[in-house]
Amino acid sequence: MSDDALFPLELVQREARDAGPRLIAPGAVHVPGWLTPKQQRWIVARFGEWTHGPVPLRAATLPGGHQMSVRTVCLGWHWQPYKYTREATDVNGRPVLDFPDWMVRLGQKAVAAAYTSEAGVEDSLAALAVGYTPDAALVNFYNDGAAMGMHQDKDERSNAPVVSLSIGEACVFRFGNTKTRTKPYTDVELRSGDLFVFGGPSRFAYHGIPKVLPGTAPEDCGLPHGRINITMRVTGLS
Ligand code: MD6
Ligand code: FE
Repeated sequence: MSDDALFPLELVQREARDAGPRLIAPGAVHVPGWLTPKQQRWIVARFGEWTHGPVPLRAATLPGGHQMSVRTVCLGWHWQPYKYTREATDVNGRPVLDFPDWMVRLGQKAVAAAYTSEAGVEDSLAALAVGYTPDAALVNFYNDGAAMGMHQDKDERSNAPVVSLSIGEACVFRFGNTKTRTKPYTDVELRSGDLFVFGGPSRFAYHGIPKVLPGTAPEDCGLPHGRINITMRVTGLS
């Protein structure tokens, strides 16, 4: 019997799901295997549409002139270092795609799934799932060698949680603290289908992606190479 037959992927995913939400820091919760393979494939198909929309995938250029290795397409609001705009003024000037209703609902479900007493999250944070209305998504694509340095997400005028979904190859997600970009931090492996929510006391924690693990995309996720990460945010802008 081959290893594949002995350890079918469904079983691995099911085990990941059964592990349930895990508290990484106060307000920061990792939910392994939250998206089913079917949901992942559907989102990968939407990603294909977004990248052929008005604004193509692009690697943002940082103020020092350095170009990011990750390429991004945005929904709702366009992010550029370090602000949100309605038009992609640093790409082609076109207005970005609308933030889809299904993603608002998915975002609410995500916060509710992560912020449970099972995860050790306080009731005051669990209440944040009610009425959670993200209005911007950064959809990042990582191919060979792409990484993201330690940063805070602080271009929003809201302290509502950020919801992060991962599809494709696994990565090391470094989750730090709110004071410095260095230690103490926790390295978490984010795999295809995983959810990570951070808000409350962790909302402005430094975090980054030191590496993607090539060749780790599960066959049934719909993305043979690379990694997609979607982060939903509440911009607090109008
Ligand atoms: C990534 N994510 O996972 C990069 N930011 O590829 C982020 O920078 C991020 O995952 C805020 C919240 C969740 C995240
Ligand atoms: Fe971030």
